[in-house]
Amino acid sequence: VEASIPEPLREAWRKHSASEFTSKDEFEREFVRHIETTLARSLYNCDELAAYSGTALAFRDRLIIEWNRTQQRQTFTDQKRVYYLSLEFLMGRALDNAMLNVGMKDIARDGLADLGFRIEDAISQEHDAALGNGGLGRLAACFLDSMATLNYPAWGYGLRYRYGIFKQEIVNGYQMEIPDYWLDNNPWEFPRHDITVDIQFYGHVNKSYDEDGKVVYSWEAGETVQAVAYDVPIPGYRTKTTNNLRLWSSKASSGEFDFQKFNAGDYESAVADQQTAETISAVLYPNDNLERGKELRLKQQYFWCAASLYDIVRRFKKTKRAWSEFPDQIAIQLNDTHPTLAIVELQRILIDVEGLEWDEAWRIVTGTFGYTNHTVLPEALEKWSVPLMQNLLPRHLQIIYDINLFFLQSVEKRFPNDRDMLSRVSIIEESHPKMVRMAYIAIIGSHKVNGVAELHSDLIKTTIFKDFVTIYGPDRFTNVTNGITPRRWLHQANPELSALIADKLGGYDFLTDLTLLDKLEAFVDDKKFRQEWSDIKARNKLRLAKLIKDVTGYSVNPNSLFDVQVKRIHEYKRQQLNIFGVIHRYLSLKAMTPEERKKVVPRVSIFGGKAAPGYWMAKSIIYLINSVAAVVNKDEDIGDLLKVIFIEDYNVSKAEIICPASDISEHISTAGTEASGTSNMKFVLNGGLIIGTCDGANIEITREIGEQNIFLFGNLAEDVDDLRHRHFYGGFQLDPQLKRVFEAIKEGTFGDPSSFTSLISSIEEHGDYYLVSDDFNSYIATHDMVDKEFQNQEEWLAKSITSVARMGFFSMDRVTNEYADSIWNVEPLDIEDEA
Ligand code: 73E
Repeated sequence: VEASIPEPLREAWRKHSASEFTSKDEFEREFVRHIETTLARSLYNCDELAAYSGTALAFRDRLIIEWNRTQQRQTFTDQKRVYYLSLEFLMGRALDNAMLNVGMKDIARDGLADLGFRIEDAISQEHDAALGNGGLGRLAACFLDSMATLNYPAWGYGLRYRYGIFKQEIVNGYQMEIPDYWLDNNPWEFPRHDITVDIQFYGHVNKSYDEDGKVVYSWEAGETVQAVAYDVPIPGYRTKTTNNLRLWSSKASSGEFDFQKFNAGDYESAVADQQTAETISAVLYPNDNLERGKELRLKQQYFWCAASLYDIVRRFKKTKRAWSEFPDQIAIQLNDTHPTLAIVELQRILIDVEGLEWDEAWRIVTGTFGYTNHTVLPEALEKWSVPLMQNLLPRHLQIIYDINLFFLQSVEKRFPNDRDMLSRVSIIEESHPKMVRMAYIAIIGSHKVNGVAELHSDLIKTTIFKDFVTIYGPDRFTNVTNGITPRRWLHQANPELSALIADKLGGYDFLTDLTLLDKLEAFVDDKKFRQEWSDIKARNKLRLAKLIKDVTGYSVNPNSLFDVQVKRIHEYKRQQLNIFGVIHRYLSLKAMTPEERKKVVPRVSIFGGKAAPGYWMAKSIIYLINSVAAVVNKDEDIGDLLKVIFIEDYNVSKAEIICPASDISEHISTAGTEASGTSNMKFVLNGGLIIGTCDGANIEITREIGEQNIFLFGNLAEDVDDLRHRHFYGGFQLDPQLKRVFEAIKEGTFGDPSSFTSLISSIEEHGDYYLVSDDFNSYIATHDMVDKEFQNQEEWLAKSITSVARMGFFSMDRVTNEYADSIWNVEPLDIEDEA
């Protein structure tokens, strides 16, 4: 029964329907009301955390009103919607973003000041929503922002982890992981205890026949867990559209809470079962670009896919449309292979539950899904063991085998007698145990597969997915180069720069059409503008220097060249190359005369990023950075000429302070390994120059801003295989400058050298897979150029301004429109149109 109020009774509703605060006075009223009633506090015990909560609740009310309207309007018009399935949403803080998006931050600032608070203090009370590891999760968050801003009817689906990515503490130079329990006083989620789905696991498959003698399969569950929906409103910038992010939380199924055990007096074990059910959504796996094949991870994936699909199908069925219209109404985007089971689950629902024929069901499935690949690293490609799948999802494994059978039959027809081809493209890898290759299901079950930058999209077509290009032709594969939202990464993170740009361009339209930045080029020679530009960078550097002082205790000279590398710690991202370069710099400084030192540009090398808890090599890199810092930072010969900083617990809110403050940032992955990278875009958009390899989006950034405005170095992707081969068969020659660095480490300059043997031997003895030695010379030479060019501040400033002016292409809005046109085939829906 629809829970809806009959028309004659709606009058009272309409009269009292909630409305939005629109003035400072109304904001203050809402704030005080929430403090006094929702939070049960008063002006006598309102601290900054309460001030944050009061402000957040006032804005939340606004969002929820818009959210309701948006959802009603989207349901009413019933046009095609997008569902973005991602295991990670790296959202960061919501309040500042909400205030800026609804355009009420100034009102809130003045209101809070009247009530005795500084808005910055309230904002900084908020705990980051850190339901992601790195770029993949942050991309999902940028998608949500753009989809709402561009008025696309779109939902995100994810998991409501009780623990987000761990908090990183550095203790004696080592990374320690602290659980991130983030849900206490989180005002941004709405539990929907009435929206639940029972999810099955384990059990077995029954085969029977219907009246027509047709085979029907049904899956008898061995275990059931309940999914409960939690909704998070996603406001767009300067639009009424407020979309929904639905996160699923697991708990024991109501029927499942074992009354048998309960009545038998086994209360404890009944509660323990409940605990087990809750572990499914308990914790985000902290691995970036690495898959470890853990059963709980597969359970998370199925739990979330099944709940989301049930929800999507339920919504579709309400419209009473024919099944064939499903792909006209619904686009589902798979953020990497993590949600690949959604393909299998939809096929299962259509054939086992809804009774469709296989072929018709499969047409619907492939018409609905799109798959985005984010990595070519072999250790990140998902494979699940067949026995594990057989046990956990027996019916799904059967369907996977059928998908594979029909697929291989079609391949055999087109390429008869090519047995190698069949074994190469089979979904099942014939290893011990056999493995299910999830990327292959994702390709076969989607109508479009995309990479995330040009080089990466070319690489997947010529390497890991080559055979599928032969089979399907090149049209199934496409490129959509990543982007970032200028709302958070310019306007919110760098309000002064945003205001200066708005002043020159006559308003903030560039925040929704980033290509308008190109008008800035006309002001490159404007003296006053240049001065303001460089003053803003100086103030942003001061802001970072303060953060550094707060978290590390080190004072840095804000006039130094700030050189930043912040991202997940990974061998392929080569933080080891950076720290070896720092050691080289230190040794060179030590060898100089005082006269020579006077000519040196002072530098602060700033690192930040988390290592996966089980990634030994990455943890050693962090330890080396901190060990070098401990020696260099207290060396009185060196003073301000070199400082080494590791900022612990790098996250979205710290990135908002770090990105606007760099002079140069490092994006130095081994060519061909970083699919795109997105922090490169954040730094350039904030007026920092970058040093980088010819990899991922660096290449397209270079094309846009011009090669005179970027410091490129190192070997090219096309030469990597050859070089690796030569390391083993041509004899390995260690770069002489790197050799000197290693000698210093081995002499104990940075403490007990045995802590660093594996780092060094991976290069000296085990083939230097990431080409650190091959690129070292070119890296050092390029840093020398950076020093030289930094001394010409006028030139540097021109490069900074010109680069920002040319960054329009990297807006997430361009990305979202490309997905909408070439993959989803959806149109925006303007909520303002509503009567
Ligand atoms: O290059 C980045 C890319 O910019 C890539 O490494 C990252 O995705 C970003 C957004 O497209 C990424 N993360 C993962 N794979 N690629 C990943 C894999 C497994 C688990 C968690 C993250």
